[in-house]
Amino acid sequence: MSSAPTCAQVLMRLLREYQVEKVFGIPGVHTIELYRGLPGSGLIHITPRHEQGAAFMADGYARASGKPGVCFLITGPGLTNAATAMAQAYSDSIPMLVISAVNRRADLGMGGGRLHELPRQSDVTRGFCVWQHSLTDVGQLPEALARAFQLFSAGRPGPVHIEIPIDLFAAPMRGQLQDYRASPLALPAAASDTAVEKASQWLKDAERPVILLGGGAQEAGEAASRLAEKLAAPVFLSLAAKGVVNERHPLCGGANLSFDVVRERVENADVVLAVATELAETDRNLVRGGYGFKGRLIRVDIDPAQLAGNCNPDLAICADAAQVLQQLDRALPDGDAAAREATARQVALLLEKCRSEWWPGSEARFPWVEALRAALPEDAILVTDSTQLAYNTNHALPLYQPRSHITCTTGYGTLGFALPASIGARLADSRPVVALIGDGGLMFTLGELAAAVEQRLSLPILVWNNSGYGEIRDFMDAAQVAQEGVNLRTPDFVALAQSFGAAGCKIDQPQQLGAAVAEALQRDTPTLIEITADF
Ligand SMILES: Cc1ncc(C[n+]2csc(CCOP(=O)(O)OP(=O)(O)O)c2C)c(N)n1
Ligand SMILES: [Mg+2]
Repeated sequence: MSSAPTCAQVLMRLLREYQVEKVFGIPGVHTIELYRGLPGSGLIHITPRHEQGAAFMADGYARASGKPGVCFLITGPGLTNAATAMAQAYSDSIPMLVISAVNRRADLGMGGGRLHELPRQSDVTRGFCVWQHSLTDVGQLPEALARAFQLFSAGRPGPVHIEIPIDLFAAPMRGQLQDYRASPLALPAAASDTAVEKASQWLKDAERPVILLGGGAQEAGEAASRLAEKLAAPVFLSLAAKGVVNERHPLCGGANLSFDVVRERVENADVVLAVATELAETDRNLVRGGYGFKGRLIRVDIDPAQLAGNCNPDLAICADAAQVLQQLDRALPDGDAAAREATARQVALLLEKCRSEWWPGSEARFPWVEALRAALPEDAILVTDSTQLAYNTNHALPLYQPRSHITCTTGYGTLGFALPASIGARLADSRPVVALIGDGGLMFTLGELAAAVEQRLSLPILVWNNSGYGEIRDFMDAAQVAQEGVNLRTPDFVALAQSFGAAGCKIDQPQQLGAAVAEALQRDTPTLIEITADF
């Protein structure tokens, strides 16, 4: 008997070498040989109830941990079921490795009516992957994985799809299993001295500088706070960066770029330092249009193409966000305390004005936002779906730590994200996780409640129940379009949760939320907390 390891065994071995701990997947006849390598590999397999759930879980796992989420999927329907969640991860630059099967090499592209056959499967994922590779020989596997992990560690992250023909899973590979080791990964790139010198000079000379942080700045929060203090500059966060700088920091203006008063402050700055942000319009809650910067714009991004996206900069620095902010911090002298205090007063005033800019009708939700903030443990991760209460928490609920805000409410905006993403986040981290989702969004991925029960996850799931697609209903009313397709018959959510083996309760007053969340966090099973929202 040959001791040659199989492709599947080498795959598992290398994933462990790259520090992968958990994989999210649903097996099928095509992946039986992949699963032969799994027990004893050290990988923990999590089984969702739909492949969209697998990829959303991988996404939530990646956002909470900073490490790539990994999926194992079958050919054809397994992969296309995950496509929407992969596209959400692509839109938000989340590292995700999708390993899927594909039909035998001899059958590829033939359309022969084979099981699960998608004749040009790789074409489907290319539109939402940062890299896609179809293995044609087992010898390519180590390099394909090395390329994927290099991209995750040193490039702009996103999904990578590697498809493995089913005749290769059990194929022998050279040498011994222990010969297969991870490639050394690139360290994040720093900026050139010239770029740092120029940027620090502009910032030093600025009278009204502003710092903007985007989702790529997750590791840059501390350096950004120090820089803000030195420059007496306010820091504003995109929704993807919420929590990166502690929203208690007196110079932090939160994730409030939707509001005109904040926009004006940013656009009238004499120097804007925009770090790892797309400067995209979706942070503006459907208000079309980008920024009209009046001063100089310095952009920092790991992706050279993004440096020119939406707004052309006056200075473009292609490097890692945390590296550059640390370099600028070292280059700049200590600031003036009086200037810092003056900016802090301006920030407090801006935050006050944001509240008065809220669109009519949403005031009724504020007591719920406040109750939720009080109910969340200091280090909690809040995972939100596209539900009306989340549009308020986006701005009005302060968060205090990086990687504590996981949301699909901007960008690709996929309903059904929050339940599986919260499961992934909970599996990634020992921090408490709370999910917030509408009655409509919940039904998209409800089956994943079974996976959460199976994993014995302590997970409060707040369901904002307004018996319909409330946001769209409001848009129809505003546009004087007769309501159609927006009023839903909802199930008895509490009974439904209990039938899954989860706990359930119903509340209709904000004062009840704190106790409900606290009790849920004590349980070793999820708790569906239905909120009756008749407004
Ligand atoms: C996959 C997908 N389909 C449709 C939409 C359009 N959409 C955005 S919000 C929304 C309503 C969501 O209803 P619910 O989850 O109950 O939240 P509510 O607005 O009622 O608070 C819909 C249908 C979407 N964002 N994603
Ligand atoms: Mg609803």
